[in-house]
Amino acid sequence: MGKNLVQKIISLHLVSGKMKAGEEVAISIDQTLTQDATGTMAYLQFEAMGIPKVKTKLSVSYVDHNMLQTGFENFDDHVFLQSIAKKYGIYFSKPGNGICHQVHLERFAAPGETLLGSDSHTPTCGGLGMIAIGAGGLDVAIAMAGGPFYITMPKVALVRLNGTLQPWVTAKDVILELLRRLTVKGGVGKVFEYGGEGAKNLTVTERATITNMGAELGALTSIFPCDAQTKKYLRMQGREGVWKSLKADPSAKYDEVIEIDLATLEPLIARPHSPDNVCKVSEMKGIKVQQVCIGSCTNSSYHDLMVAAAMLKGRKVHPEVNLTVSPGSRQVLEMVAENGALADMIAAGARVIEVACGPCIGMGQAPPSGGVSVRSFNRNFEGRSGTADAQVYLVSPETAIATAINGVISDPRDSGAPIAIKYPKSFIIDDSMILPPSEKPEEVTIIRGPNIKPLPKKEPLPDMLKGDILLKVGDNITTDHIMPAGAKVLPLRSNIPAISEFVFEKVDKDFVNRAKEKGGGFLIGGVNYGQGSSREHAALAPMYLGVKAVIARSFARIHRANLLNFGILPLTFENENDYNLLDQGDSIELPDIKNRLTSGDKIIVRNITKNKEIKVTHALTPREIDILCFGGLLNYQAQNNIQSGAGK
Ligand code: MIC
Ligand code: SF4
Repeated sequence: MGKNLVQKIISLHLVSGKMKAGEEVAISIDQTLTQDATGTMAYLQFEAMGIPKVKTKLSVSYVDHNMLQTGFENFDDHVFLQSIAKKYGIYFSKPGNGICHQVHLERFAAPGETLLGSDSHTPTCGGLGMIAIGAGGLDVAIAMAGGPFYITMPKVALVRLNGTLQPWVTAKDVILELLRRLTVKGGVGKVFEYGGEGAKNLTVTERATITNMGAELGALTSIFPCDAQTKKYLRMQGREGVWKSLKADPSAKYDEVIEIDLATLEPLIARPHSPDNVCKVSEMKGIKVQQVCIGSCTNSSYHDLMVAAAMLKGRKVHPEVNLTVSPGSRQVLEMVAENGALADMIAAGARVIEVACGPCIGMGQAPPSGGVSVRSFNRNFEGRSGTADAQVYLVSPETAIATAINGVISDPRDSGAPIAIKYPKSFIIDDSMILPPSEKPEEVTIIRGPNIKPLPKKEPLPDMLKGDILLKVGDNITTDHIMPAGAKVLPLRSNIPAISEFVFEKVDKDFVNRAKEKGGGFLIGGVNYGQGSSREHAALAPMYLGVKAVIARSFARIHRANLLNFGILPLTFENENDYNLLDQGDSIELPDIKNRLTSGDKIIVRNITKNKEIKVTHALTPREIDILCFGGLLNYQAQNNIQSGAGK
């Protein structure tokens, strides 16, 4: 039987398990990437494994998130990361070189290989025919140590793109259309494999916009075939050598087929506060806007900035709008600087800010109180911008610039003749800000500033869990709710005791005090608990505060993995309505929990306050149960000495 693209790549990387949707499989990882905000923990964990050098084909450490240096913390972290990279065989992309996903696509992504990254938008490189997956830092550390990565074998959905996009309609509108149809949980347990005639016309950077934001669908990853477009892109990057033809067999089977007629799409917009709250831009026309931002790993490519510059040329940004532009990489910035496009943007009144994640993660550029911000980014969760009551909309760069010029949300189709971007023969290639590892690692000393605190430890699972429900939340709670980011909190990513003071800060100001007073306890969640980012701090910090289990209606994939990696039980209700029988403040106990997990017996939650008993369940594999019993993945690794050859 013919194979689809996903099956082809996974079968070549299969370490154990059967490639049947829903079964646990382990795959080998060729490449890893980390960024600074998740990287410090990942490397502390890697260090704890005692392995002298990474065992991957390629590992790259990027600095792109914590770029505002308002105190010593962020620079300390950068220096730590640079020294770790030098010592352990990792390439180091210096601050200023670009956003991890954009640079990885440009300089390292390799068709047919696997990439594991400690950032949820790692699937960006699926635009270049990789199986690229986002994970918690600990999983990435294990991959660097040569361990496999465990996934639930996904269902594969073919997204068949037909026809051609109309002028002013873009790749961003394609992924917004999918989000409109499928919602933020529509991709759970799936990989989206793109195909069809329409896919052939999309450039690699357009494809990367789509695979990037596939993360917002909750998908494991998204992938495009490796074809003539891929060859063209790789040639322009001077990397044609890594190209190979990679496509699904004609007789390949899919679990689902989604048809999109590109010709019928219109410019779309995601309204506050969720990437799936999508409607047509034409329906939102006229809303007054204070801020427009171009950038982020979704839309900050050469193409995106050239379009922005062409639209701005000879015009001015509306007097009441602030327009920020943050290029995705130094390559992009250098090219627009050289060809004059940057000057056009500056002349129009754009605030050109650093090559970094910047406003996307609330690292500066917070909108004004109650302000409207229209962004070419991928996430608009409440408060993420740094302003609690800001209204953030997500659009294509084309819609964003039309809006910046007019001062109100605008349909780019009213902007006149469409713009054609000319590409040079080659991109500017200068890898001097990517530092190779040392050839004499024994001479490299790790530099650890005072912001870098050791990892907290977790005890093995006791026979019984007991405590109070510390907080009950609703559906689609994001990791930005659990562990906020932004300029104030992000510098504490290497210091769990300090960062834990901010857990659920925006949901319930008393949460941390309550957790401390009660010596920990339980969390109750709705559907898709923990969607969004891969930050393991959303599990590590609650663990530090004594959270023992989260009982939710369902979990987002990466957060569920992070919970169990740090020994917190991810449990679900056997009967969904039992969600109503557990309330904040209730005292509960899970008797005999360890035995019940290992024997497969039903798990009981006794609500002592309400004198009721309910059943909860889980989808844990025997390996995952073992991990929980040991008190997390690090303990499990240490005890089982799973990494054969570890420390040698
Ligand atoms: C994000 O977009 O939310 C982040 C910041 O890139 C995160 C990682 C983090 O929290 O450090 C992600 O997407 O995984
Ligand atoms: Fe950075 Fe934003 Fe992309 Fe996350 S989504 S990696 S914060 S640009």
